[in-house]
Amino acid sequence: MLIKNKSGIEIPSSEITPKHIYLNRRTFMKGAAVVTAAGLVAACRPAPPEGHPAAVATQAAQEAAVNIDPTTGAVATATPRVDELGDPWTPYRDVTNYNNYYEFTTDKNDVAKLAQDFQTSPWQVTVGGMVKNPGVYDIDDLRTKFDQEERVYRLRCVEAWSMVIPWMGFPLRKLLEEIEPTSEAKYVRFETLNDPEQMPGLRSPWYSWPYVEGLRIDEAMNDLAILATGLYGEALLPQNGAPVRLVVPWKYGFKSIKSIVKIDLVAEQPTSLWMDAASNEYGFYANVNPNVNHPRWSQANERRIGEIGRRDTLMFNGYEEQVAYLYEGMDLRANF
Ligand SMILES: Nc1nc2c(c(=O)[nH]1)N[C@H]1C(S)=C(S)[C@@H](COP(=O)(O)O)O[C@H]1N2
Ligand SMILES: [Mo]
Repeated sequence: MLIKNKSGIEIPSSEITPKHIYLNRRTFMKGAAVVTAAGLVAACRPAPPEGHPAAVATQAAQEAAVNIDPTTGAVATATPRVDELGDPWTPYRDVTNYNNYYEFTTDKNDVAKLAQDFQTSPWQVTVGGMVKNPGVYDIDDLRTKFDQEERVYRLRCVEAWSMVIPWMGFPLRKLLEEIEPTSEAKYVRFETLNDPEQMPGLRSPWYSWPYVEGLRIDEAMNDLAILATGLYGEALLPQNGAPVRLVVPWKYGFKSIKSIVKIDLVAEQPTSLWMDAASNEYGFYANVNPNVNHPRWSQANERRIGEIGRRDTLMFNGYEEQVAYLYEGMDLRANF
Protein backbone atom coordinates (compact mmCIF):
# COMPACT_ATOMS: atom_id res chain seq x y z
CA MET A 1 0.00 0.00 0.00
CA LEU A 2 1.18 3.51 -0.71
CA ILE A 3 0.46 6.31 1.71
CA LYS A 4 0.37 9.83 0.36
CA ASN A 5 1.67 12.47 2.68
CA LYS A 6 0.51 16.07 2.70
CA SER A 7 2.85 17.13 -0.05
CA GLY A 8 1.75 14.23 -2.25
CA ILE A 9 4.94 12.21 -1.93
CA GLU A 10 4.17 8.52 -1.83
CA ILE A 11 5.72 6.48 0.94
CA PRO A 12 5.11 2.72 1.01
CA SER A 13 3.45 1.85 4.31
CA SER A 14 6.09 -0.84 4.75
CA GLU A 15 8.65 1.96 5.15
CA ILE A 16 6.89 3.54 8.10
CA THR A 17 8.10 1.98 11.33
CA PRO A 18 6.35 2.77 14.59
CA LYS A 19 8.66 4.55 17.01
CA HIS A 20 8.71 1.79 19.63
CA ILE A 21 9.90 -0.76 17.06
CA TYR A 22 12.87 1.23 15.88
CA LEU A 23 13.71 2.24 19.43
CA ASN A 24 13.78 -1.46 20.24
CA ARG A 25 15.92 -2.12 17.22
CA ARG A 26 18.34 0.49 18.46
CA THR A 27 18.53 -1.12 21.90
CA PHE A 28 18.94 -4.45 20.15
CA MET A 29 21.91 -3.24 18.14
CA LYS A 30 23.55 -1.89 21.28
CA GLY A 31 23.01 -5.24 22.96
CA ALA A 32 24.18 -7.12 19.90
CA ALA A 33 27.66 -5.63 20.08
CA VAL A 34 27.99 -6.90 23.62
CA VAL A 35 26.53 -10.33 22.84
CA THR A 36 29.07 -10.87 20.08
CA ALA A 37 32.10 -9.67 21.94
CA ALA A 38 31.23 -12.10 24.73
CA GLY A 39 30.06 -14.81 22.33
CA LEU A 40 33.22 -14.84 20.26
CA VAL A 41 35.53 -14.91 23.24
CA ALA A 42 33.83 -18.15 24.17
CA ALA A 43 34.38 -19.39 20.64
CA CYS A 44 33.89 -23.07 21.43
CA ARG A 45 30.47 -22.61 22.92
CA PRO A 46 27.88 -24.51 20.86
CA ALA A 47 26.13 -22.20 18.44
CA PRO A 48 22.52 -21.42 19.22
CA PRO A 49 20.08 -22.98 16.76
CA GLU A 50 19.43 -20.95 13.66
CA GLY A 51 16.64 -18.46 14.15
CA HIS A 52 17.12 -18.50 17.92
CA PRO A 53 17.28 -14.88 19.14
CA ALA A 54 20.88 -15.38 20.23
CA ALA A 55 21.85 -16.66 16.79
CA VAL A 56 20.10 -13.76 15.09
CA ALA A 57 21.76 -11.31 17.45
CA THR A 58 25.18 -12.81 16.84
CA GLN A 59 24.78 -12.75 13.10
CA ALA A 60 23.49 -9.19 13.06
CA ALA A 61 26.32 -8.12 15.30
CA GLN A 62 28.88 -9.85 13.14
CA GLU A 63 27.56 -8.06 10.10
CA ALA A 64 27.09 -4.64 11.60
CA ALA A 65 28.29 -4.07 15.10
CA VAL A 66 31.88 -5.26 15.55
CA ASN A 67 35.03 -5.66 13.49
CA ILE A 68 35.40 -9.28 12.52
CA ASP A 69 38.49 -10.60 10.77
CA PRO A 70 36.86 -12.34 7.79
CA THR A 71 39.52 -15.06 7.58
CA THR A 72 39.75 -16.11 11.22
CA GLY A 73 36.42 -14.91 12.54
CA ALA A 74 38.26 -13.24 15.41
CA VAL A 75 37.20 -9.89 16.80
CA ALA A 76 39.80 -7.61 15.24
CA THR A 77 39.26 -4.79 17.70
CA ALA A 78 36.90 -4.18 20.56
CA THR A 79 35.52 -1.04 18.88
CA PRO A 80 31.84 -1.55 18.21
CA ARG A 81 30.80 -0.53 14.72
CA VAL A 82 28.07 1.79 15.91
CA ASP A 83 27.72 5.52 16.47
CA GLU A 84 27.21 7.08 19.90
CA LEU A 85 23.46 6.43 19.67
CA GLY A 86 24.06 2.74 19.01
CA ASP A 87 23.18 3.01 15.31
CA PRO A 88 25.25 0.67 13.13
CA TRP A 89 27.62 2.00 10.48
CA THR A 90 26.02 2.06 7.06
CA PRO A 91 27.57 -0.71 4.93
CA TYR A 92 30.64 0.40 2.96
CA ARG A 93 29.04 -0.59 -0.35
CA ASP A 94 26.11 1.79 0.30
CA VAL A 95 28.34 4.64 1.45
CA THR A 96 30.39 4.30 -1.73
CA ASN A 97 27.61 3.52 -4.22
CA TYR A 98 24.68 5.75 -3.27
CA ASN A 99 25.95 9.30 -3.64
CA ASN A 100 24.97 12.84 -4.41
CA TYR A 101 27.58 14.52 -6.56
CA TYR A 102 25.88 16.65 -9.20
CA GLU A 103 29.14 17.53 -11.00
CA PHE A 104 29.02 13.93 -12.24
CA THR A 105 25.33 13.09 -12.42
CA THR A 106 22.09 13.56 -10.53
CA ASP A 107 21.62 9.76 -10.52
CA LYS A 108 22.82 8.60 -7.09
CA ASN A 109 23.50 5.07 -8.33
CA ASP A 110 25.75 6.20 -11.18
CA VAL A 111 28.14 8.57 -9.43
CA ALA A 112 30.65 5.87 -8.44
CA LYS A 113 31.02 4.67 -12.02
CA LEU A 114 31.19 8.10 -13.63
CA ALA A 115 33.71 9.35 -11.06
CA GLN A 116 36.00 6.33 -11.04
CA ASP A 117 38.77 7.95 -13.12
CA PHE A 118 38.56 11.34 -11.43
CA GLN A 119 42.11 12.67 -10.86
CA THR A 120 42.61 13.45 -7.17
CA SER A 121 46.37 13.73 -7.30
CA PRO A 122 48.11 16.10 -7.62
CA TRP A 123 45.66 18.29 -5.70
CA GLN A 124 45.99 21.66 -4.08
CA VAL A 125 43.70 23.70 -1.88
CA THR A 126 44.12 27.47 -2.05
CA VAL A 127 43.34 29.11 1.27
CA GLY A 128 42.99 32.88 1.48
CA GLY A 129 40.72 35.89 1.71
CA MET A 130 40.66 37.75 5.02
CA VAL A 131 43.45 35.84 6.73
CA LYS A 132 46.89 36.67 8.07
CA ASN A 133 48.51 33.57 6.58
CA PRO A 134 47.14 32.71 3.14
CA GLY A 135 48.64 29.71 1.41
CA VAL A 136 48.39 26.81 -0.97
CA TYR A 137 48.14 23.45 0.72
CA ASP A 138 49.06 20.30 -1.08
CA ILE A 139 46.70 17.46 -0.19
CA ASP A 140 49.65 15.64 1.39
CA ASP A 141 50.32 18.69 3.63
CA LEU A 142 46.74 18.48 4.86
CA ARG A 143 47.10 14.76 5.57
CA THR A 144 50.41 15.01 7.42
CA LYS A 145 50.24 18.43 9.06
CA PHE A 146 46.97 17.74 10.86
CA ASP A 147 46.42 14.55 12.86
CA GLN A 148 43.80 12.42 11.19
CA GLU A 149 41.15 11.06 13.51
CA GLU A 150 38.12 8.86 13.05
CA ARG A 151 34.72 10.52 13.46
CA VAL A 152 31.58 8.43 13.18
CA TYR A 153 28.77 10.77 12.09
CA ARG A 154 25.20 10.55 10.90
CA LEU A 155 24.73 12.12 7.44
CA ARG A 156 21.17 13.35 6.86
CA CYS A 157 20.39 14.31 3.27
CA VAL A 158 17.76 17.00 2.70
CA GLU A 159 15.99 14.36 0.57
CA ALA A 160 15.13 12.51 3.83
CA TRP A 161 17.53 9.56 3.69
CA SER A 162 20.47 9.10 6.03
CA MET A 163 23.59 7.06 6.73
CA VAL A 164 26.12 6.51 9.52
CA ILE A 165 29.64 7.05 8.16
CA PRO A 166 33.01 6.51 9.86
CA TRP A 167 35.03 9.42 8.45
CA MET A 168 38.75 10.07 8.77
CA GLY A 169 39.79 13.69 8.95
CA PHE A 170 40.66 16.64 11.15
CA PRO A 171 38.76 19.57 12.65
CA LEU A 172 38.39 22.51 10.27
CA ARG A 173 39.24 24.67 13.29
CA LYS A 174 42.86 23.45 13.12
CA LEU A 175 43.27 24.89 9.65
CA LEU A 176 41.56 28.15 10.63
CA GLU A 177 43.89 28.52 13.62
CA GLU A 178 46.84 28.22 11.30
CA ILE A 179 45.68 30.73 8.69
CA GLU A 180 44.38 33.21 11.32
CA PRO A 181 41.25 34.97 10.04
CA THR A 182 41.36 38.76 10.44
CA SER A 183 38.70 40.53 12.53
CA GLU A 184 36.69 41.47 9.42
CA ALA A 185 36.23 37.83 8.42
CA LYS A 186 32.76 36.50 9.33
CA TYR A 187 32.22 33.48 7.08
CA VAL A 188 34.13 30.64 5.45
CA ARG A 189 33.44 30.04 1.77
CA PHE A 190 34.27 26.72 0.09
CA GLU A 191 34.50 25.86 -3.58
CA THR A 192 34.59 22.51 -5.42
CA LEU A 193 36.78 21.80 -8.44
CA ASN A 194 35.15 22.98 -11.68
CA ASP A 195 36.56 20.77 -14.44
CA PRO A 196 34.14 20.05 -17.30
CA GLU A 197 36.66 17.61 -18.84
CA GLN A 198 36.27 15.29 -15.89
CA MET A 199 32.83 16.19 -14.61
CA PRO A 200 30.06 15.56 -17.15
CA GLY A 201 27.36 16.94 -14.84
CA LEU A 202 28.79 20.44 -15.22
CA ARG A 203 27.03 20.58 -18.58
CA SER A 204 23.75 20.93 -16.73
CA PRO A 205 22.56 24.53 -17.18
CA TRP A 206 20.33 24.33 -14.09
CA TYR A 207 23.08 25.15 -11.61
CA SER A 208 25.59 27.96 -11.33
CA TRP A 209 28.86 26.10 -11.05
CA PRO A 210 31.20 25.74 -9.29
CA TYR A 211 29.52 24.17 -6.25
CA VAL A 212 29.89 26.66 -3.39
CA GLU A 213 29.08 26.30 0.28
CA GLY A 214 29.64 28.36 3.39
CA LEU A 215 29.66 28.40 7.18
CA ARG A 216 29.63 31.16 9.74
CA ILE A 217 33.05 31.31 11.44
CA ASP A 218 31.75 30.14 14.80
CA GLU A 219 30.09 27.15 13.10
CA ALA A 220 33.34 26.39 11.31
CA MET A 221 35.18 26.52 14.63
CA ASN A 222 32.86 23.95 16.24
CA ASP A 223 34.73 20.74 16.89
CA LEU A 224 32.21 18.63 14.95
CA ALA A 225 33.04 20.36 11.65
CA ILE A 226 35.80 18.40 9.94
CA LEU A 227 37.68 18.26 6.69
CA ALA A 228 37.48 14.58 5.77
CA THR A 229 40.14 12.77 3.77
CA GLY A 230 38.95 9.19 4.28
CA LEU A 231 36.22 6.84 5.39
CA TYR A 232 36.17 3.29 6.75
CA GLY A 233 39.89 3.75 7.42
CA GLU A 234 40.72 4.24 3.75
CA ALA A 235 41.36 7.27 1.56
CA LEU A 236 38.18 8.85 0.18
CA LEU A 237 36.96 7.57 -3.16
CA PRO A 238 36.03 10.14 -5.82
CA GLN A 239 32.29 9.62 -5.33
CA ASN A 240 32.60 10.64 -1.68
CA GLY A 241 34.50 13.86 -2.45
CA ALA A 242 38.13 12.83 -2.73
CA PRO A 243 40.64 13.97 -1.88
CA VAL A 244 39.17 16.35 0.72
CA ARG A 245 35.62 17.41 1.61
CA LEU A 246 33.79 19.16 4.39
CA VAL A 247 31.59 17.23 6.85
CA VAL A 248 29.16 19.20 9.04
CA PRO A 249 26.97 16.50 10.58
CA TRP A 250 24.28 18.73 12.16
CA LYS A 251 23.39 20.24 8.77
CA TYR A 252 21.75 18.72 5.72
CA GLY A 253 24.20 16.78 3.58
CA PHE A 254 24.44 19.39 0.84
CA LYS A 255 26.47 21.64 3.16
CA SER A 256 29.19 18.96 3.22
CA ILE A 257 30.87 20.12 0.02
CA LYS A 258 33.10 17.67 -1.85
CA SER A 259 36.48 17.84 -3.60
CA ILE A 260 37.42 21.28 -2.26
CA VAL A 261 39.98 23.41 -4.15
CA LYS A 262 39.43 26.79 -2.52
CA ILE A 263 38.68 28.06 0.98
CA ASP A 264 38.21 31.79 1.58
CA LEU A 265 37.48 33.81 4.67
CA VAL A 266 34.96 36.52 3.74
CA ALA A 267 32.91 39.29 5.32
CA GLU A 268 29.58 38.63 3.59
CA GLN A 269 27.43 35.52 3.82
CA PRO A 270 28.36 33.37 0.78
CA THR A 271 25.60 32.38 -1.64
CA SER A 272 25.71 28.62 -2.00
CA LEU A 273 24.88 26.76 -5.21
CA TRP A 274 21.65 25.58 -3.60
CA MET A 275 20.57 29.02 -2.38
CA ASP A 276 21.20 30.29 -5.88
CA ALA A 277 19.21 27.43 -7.46
CA ALA A 278 16.16 27.76 -5.17
CA SER A 279 16.38 30.28 -2.35
CA ASN A 280 12.86 29.44 -1.14
CA GLU A 281 13.87 25.79 -0.66
CA TYR A 282 17.47 25.95 0.56
CA GLY A 283 18.71 28.45 3.09
CA PHE A 284 22.21 29.29 4.22
CA TYR A 285 21.95 27.52 7.57
CA ALA A 286 20.36 24.23 6.48
CA ASN A 287 20.41 22.85 10.01
CA VAL A 288 18.68 19.49 10.27
CA ASN A 289 15.32 20.36 11.83
CA PRO A 290 12.35 17.98 11.98
CA ASN A 291 10.03 20.90 12.77
CA VAL A 292 10.72 22.88 9.61
CA ASN A 293 9.62 21.08 6.46
CA HIS A 294 11.10 21.45 3.03
CA PRO A 295 8.48 23.28 0.93
CA ARG A 296 7.91 20.08 -1.04
CA TRP A 297 8.21 17.37 1.61
CA SER A 298 8.25 16.64 5.33
CA GLN A 299 11.52 16.62 7.26
CA ALA A 300 9.97 14.93 10.30
CA ASN A 301 11.44 11.52 9.54
CA GLU A 302 13.97 9.79 7.35
CA ARG A 303 14.94 6.51 5.73
CA ARG A 304 18.21 5.13 7.11
CA ILE A 305 19.94 3.42 4.20
CA GLY A 306 20.03 -0.33 4.81
CA GLU A 307 17.05 -0.29 7.15
CA ILE A 308 13.41 -1.11 6.62
CA GLY A 309 11.05 1.56 7.79
CA ARG A 310 11.61 5.15 8.76
CA ARG A 311 12.95 6.82 11.88
CA ASP A 312 12.22 10.17 13.45
CA THR A 313 14.63 12.90 12.42
CA LEU A 314 16.44 14.39 15.41
CA MET A 315 16.94 18.12 16.04
CA PHE A 316 20.35 19.14 14.66
CA ASN A 317 20.60 15.50 13.51
CA GLY A 318 21.14 14.43 17.13
CA TYR A 319 23.97 16.91 17.83
CA GLU A 320 21.85 19.47 19.71
CA GLU A 321 24.01 19.36 22.82
CA GLN A 322 27.12 20.25 20.83
CA VAL A 323 25.70 22.92 18.51
CA ALA A 324 22.51 24.51 19.89
CA TYR A 325 24.52 27.38 21.44
CA LEU A 326 25.39 28.59 17.94
CA TYR A 327 21.75 29.48 17.25
CA GLU A 328 20.56 30.85 20.58
CA GLY A 329 18.02 33.61 20.05
CA MET A 330 17.79 32.91 16.31
CA ASP A 331 14.48 32.16 14.61
CA LEU A 332 15.24 28.77 13.03
CA ARG A 333 12.19 28.99 10.81
CA ALA A 334 13.25 32.30 9.29
CA ASN A 335 16.93 31.24 9.22
CA PHE A 336 16.32 27.82 7.67
N1 LIG B 1 30.60 19.33 -4.79
C1 LIG B 1 29.52 18.69 -4.33
N2 LIG B 1 29.44 18.41 -3.03
C2 LIG B 1 28.34 17.76 -2.53
C3 LIG B 1 27.27 17.42 -3.40
C4 LIG B 1 27.41 17.72 -4.79
O1 LIG B 1 26.52 17.46 -5.62
N3 LIG B 1 28.55 18.35 -5.21
N4 LIG B 1 26.14 16.80 -2.88
C5 LIG B 1 25.88 17.02 -1.46
C6 LIG B 1 24.79 16.22 -0.95
S1 LIG B 1 23.23 16.67 -1.41
C7 LIG B 1 24.99 15.20 -0.06
S2 LIG B 1 23.68 14.39 0.65
C8 LIG B 1 26.34 14.73 0.28
C9 LIG B 1 26.47 13.25 -0.01
O2 LIG B 1 27.73 12.77 0.39
P1 LIG B 1 28.12 11.25 0.10
O3 LIG B 1 27.81 10.95 -1.33
O4 LIG B 1 29.57 11.15 0.43
O5 LIG B 1 27.26 10.42 1.02
O6 LIG B 1 27.36 15.43 -0.45
C10 LIG B 1 27.12 16.81 -0.61
N5 LIG B 1 28.28 17.45 -1.22
MO1 LIG C 1 21.81 15.69 0.02
